[in-house]
Amino acid sequence: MLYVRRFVLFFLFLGALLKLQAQHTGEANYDESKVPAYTLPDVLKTTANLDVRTKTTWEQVRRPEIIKLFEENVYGQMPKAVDRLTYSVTRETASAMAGKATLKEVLIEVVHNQKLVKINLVLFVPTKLKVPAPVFLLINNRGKENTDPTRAHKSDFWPAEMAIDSGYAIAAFHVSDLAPDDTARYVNGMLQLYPEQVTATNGMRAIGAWAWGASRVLDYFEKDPAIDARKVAIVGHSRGGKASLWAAAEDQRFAMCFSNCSGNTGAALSRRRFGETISRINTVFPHWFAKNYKKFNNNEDSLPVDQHMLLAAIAPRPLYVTNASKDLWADPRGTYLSLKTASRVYTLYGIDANLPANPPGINQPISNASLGYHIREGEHNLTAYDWNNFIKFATVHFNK
Ligand code: GTR
Repeated sequence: MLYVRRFVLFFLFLGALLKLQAQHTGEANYDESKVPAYTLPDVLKTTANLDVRTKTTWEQVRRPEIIKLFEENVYGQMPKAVDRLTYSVTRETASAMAGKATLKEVLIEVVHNQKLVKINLVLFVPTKLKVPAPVFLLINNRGKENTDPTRAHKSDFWPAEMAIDSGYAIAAFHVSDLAPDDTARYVNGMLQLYPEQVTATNGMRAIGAWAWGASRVLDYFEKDPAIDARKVAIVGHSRGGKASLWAAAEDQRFAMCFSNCSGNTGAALSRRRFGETISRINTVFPHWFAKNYKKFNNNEDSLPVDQHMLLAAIAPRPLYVTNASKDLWADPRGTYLSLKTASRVYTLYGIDANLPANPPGINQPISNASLGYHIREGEHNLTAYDWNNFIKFATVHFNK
């Protein structure tokens, strides 16, 4: 009997040891059967345990509460005050893309606490449009050549010609203008304007800084008569897709949001611990999220939020998220379930997204409801296929 007990204890011990090791080596789980049982925080129950049954309660109580929880525990504060925002068009070409577009390169300068941050915006506007243009704004987390204003270099990461041909303006800024994507240098951007954020446990870091930058570009759009500032779609891929969600959740002026392969601390549910985990993301990218977020390393169940609540905070605005079939790191199933769970909040607005219980097949986009989704065949990337579906979705929902 004693032997049996020792035997069992030994295996329990071994199991715990292996689990610990997996956590430390960052070994990811890709086995659906090993997803632990979890309970998501109820998006429609306030922290005081009240049921949210109307959009008024959602807007006045639950939504602000959720934004605060994300600020406090995940992305950090979002400073609202700026002393001055000015902009200047540094180059304008009326005959870009063989006359199909006007190119504007805009320098947006934001001053606060006597410190300055410069955001360089590249913007193409369709010439044939006689009304202010709806616009796609990309948070560019890849090389600057992807948004080449001369169009000598063309890239599917930002297919400007495709947008122009479809009657949309398209714009981009680079994340490094706001916060260089580096564990040490991330402070050398907009955080110089808000140094208190760097030391605060609930202070913003790079992802927050990129989202903040998107809002400053939107401030500019509100002043550009060529742009319809009520039709700004924010777009991001991967780490940029985490930022596009946070930007849209925080700033309700964004009319639409696209989050491509955003994965952990983007659209995917953290509690599933499938693919990338909170502990791994905080270890490899300690400069992305608030210090407080590290409390949840290997401790997902104690988070007062999960990512479905971030998506829900975008309601009732149209939201489209994606995955790629070979990008298990970003947990496609967990992304879809997150969207499906967020749809409960859209129902408060009379929007029945009618999302099936299980994710659709590969290359079978869902785009007729306000919550759109596709899983594209292939790798972790932002491609012409993705953009093509973004444009279709925007056309349906901007014209409603
Ligand atoms: C990965 C990271 C992901 C995602 C990706 C990217 O290394 O683990 O969360 O952000 O980078 O941005 O391409």
